[in-house]
This record gives sequence, C-alpha cells and structure tokens, in this order.
Amino acid sequence: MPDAITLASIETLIVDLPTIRPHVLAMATMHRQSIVLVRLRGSDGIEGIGEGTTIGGLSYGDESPEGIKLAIDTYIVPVLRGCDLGRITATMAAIGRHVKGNVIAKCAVETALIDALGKRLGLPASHLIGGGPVRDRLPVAWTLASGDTGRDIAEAEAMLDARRHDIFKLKIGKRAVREDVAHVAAIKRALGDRASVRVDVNQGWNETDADLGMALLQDAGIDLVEQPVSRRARAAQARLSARHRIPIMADESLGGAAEAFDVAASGAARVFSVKIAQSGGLHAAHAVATIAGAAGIGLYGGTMLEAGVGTAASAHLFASLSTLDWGTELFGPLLLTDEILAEPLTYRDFALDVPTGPGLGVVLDEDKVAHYRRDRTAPNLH
Ligand code: MUC
Ligand code: MG
Repeated sequence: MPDAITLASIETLIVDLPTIRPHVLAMATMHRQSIVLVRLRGSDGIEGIGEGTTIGGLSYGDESPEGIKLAIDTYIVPVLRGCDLGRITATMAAIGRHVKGNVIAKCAVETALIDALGKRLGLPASHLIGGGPVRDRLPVAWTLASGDTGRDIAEAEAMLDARRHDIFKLKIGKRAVREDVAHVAAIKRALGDRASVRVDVNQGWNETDADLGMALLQDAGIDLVEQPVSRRARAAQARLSARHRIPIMADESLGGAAEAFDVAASGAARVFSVKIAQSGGLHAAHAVATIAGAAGIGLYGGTMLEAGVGTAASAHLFASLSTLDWGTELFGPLLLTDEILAEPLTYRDFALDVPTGPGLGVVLDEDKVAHYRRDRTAPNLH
C-alpha cells in the first residue's frame, strides 16, 4: 500500500491574460481571459498544477474567477487537509460532500491532483483516465467572433492557409436572428466545402427564434447549432431537436453526469460538448461522455477558453474518450497575446498534439505568471 500523501502547501492565483482581439459572445465581449491557477504540493514534494476558468465574469455561468478562488481557499482546502491526495476518487468524493456545485473550482483542484499523480507515477494524465489514450492528436476548431463578417472571413482564410483550423464556430445570438444568419451564411459561402461551419448561440434564443434560426442555418449548410436556448429550457430544446435535421449540441445544459443523463433521456441534444470545467473535473467529464456513448449521442471536446494548463488537462481527457466524432475546440491559448507555459502546446496540421510528459506534461513560465497575476496588476484592471 503506498504511503498516504498529505497536503504540504497550496496556492491559488488569478491570472489576467489579454486576448488577441475582442471576442464577441452573446452574453459578453471578452478583452482578456481571467484564469485561476492552483499549485498544490504533496508531502512527497511533488507539485501538481490545475486551472479553473470561466468566461466573461459571471455572464456565462454561476462561477466567477474570484468565486472559484474563494471556494478553493475557504472551503476546499480544509477538506484537502484531511485527505490522502494520492486517492483522487476518494478526495473528490470528500470535496463533494462538503462543497455543492462549484464545478469549476473542483475541476481546478482535481486537475492538480491528477498532474501530481501522473508525475509521481511517471505517466501522462491520459493514461490515468479510463483505459488510457485512444488518440495522440485532436482536431481543433477556431471561433470566429470578431463581430465583423469581413474580418471573420479573412481570419478563417488565414487559418486555412496556415493549416491551423478547418472547423469554425461562429458566436451568434446577440443580434436579430435574420441578421445573425446573414452573417453566418456569408462566411459559409466564402469558405464553401473547405471548412465545417457551426454556430454557438450561448442560450441567446427563445424557442420561436430558434425555430426560425435553425431552419435558416440548415439551408445555409451549417453543420451544428450549439445551445440555442436557455440551459433550463430542456423541453423546448427537445422539441427543437426533434423538429430540425440540423443537430443541436448541448453545452451549458450539461453541468455534470446527472444533467447529462437528463439531457440524453429527454432527447434534448444529438451532440454533447464535454467540458472538464463544466462537468466538475476530468473524471466527471469522462462520465458525461460515457452517458453520451450509451445514448448514441455524438461527442465534441469543448473549452472554457482555458489557457495552457486547462487546455492540456482537457486534451488528456479527450485523448482518452473512445469516440470524438466532432473534434475539439481546444484553441484557448491561441486566443491570448502571451503564453504562460514554458513550452507552448503544439498545434499543427489542423490538430493539437496531446502532451506526452508525466502528469499534464506542461510547465509554467514563472516569470509570465508573476507578470500577469492579478495581485500584481490589479490597479490596472477596469
Ligand atoms: C462556449 O460557449 O462554448 C468556446 C469557444 C468559444 O469561443 O467560446 C467558448 C464557450
Ligand atoms: Mg458553447
């Protein structure tokens, strides 16, 4: 029996990273991404790192960067002090008994535990989930969300030329339905069969809007409609899914295995966007994917626009899923002006290489973290 690993130290920090351009979503326009990093050291001296990231403060979901840090520092750390950190399932169960919800905070902590375990065992995280990796490379979509049709087309052409992305997700739901669809259709016309074009409405429509929008998007040759209506409007989402040929992908409506089961059972989606943050960690996300598999639902590897640590963690999980029909959108680090990993993740030929080192297989650039951490830069934030 291995010795128990107790908590030697833990630090959580908010890091604010500027985006390369404004990222326009239905509920927020991002100019920077605020991530929460966790660095956790066990009694054996091994450090694990994790990331908990959301989008647009509190406009995407129930957790903010500040709330994620508070939940970890105030409520999760005391639980960790009583756990054997080498036993991740038991540790996460103990956290679950003391902390309800707060799935992104839980994901950040579990990621750090998995990173440390992988380093301890000398194995990549993808070997510690399910039965190990199924694939070494992951197709990666890019989101066109500059807010301007011409600029989005130019951006897509540049990505195709560079062989970086040939799947594009467009953020809509902010403007009138016909205006949004005209923007999407113009981009699809320009790209033709060279790219798959999908949309994410981020809950921006009601059922009537969605009926019109989905019919028009299908005629325009769009492949997928992500979260058209509120995550709570399950019955409406199920009616839309039954009425339209264009598939609905659930995103915000998946908050872990129980919700995934409910979405699957009610026929409210034909594709799941699996996210480690939204599920409450890598193992919980694996359970969401298993439910999709059992229900005949397709899988896509989603992102909360994490930086390098969360993106690497997601990559390890997605590498371990038995099917991944719709690829991934693990482009988070590419949306940021600067890299906080000592060695950036490798994107080439329309895909991301899954890191191969022990644990997450990534190392932080300490100078960059020191430069961007909020407690150093807070006076400049508005
Ligand atoms: C979302 O809702 O899927 C993923 C890509 C992107 O641009 O935003 C995210 C969030
Ligand atoms: Mg989405």
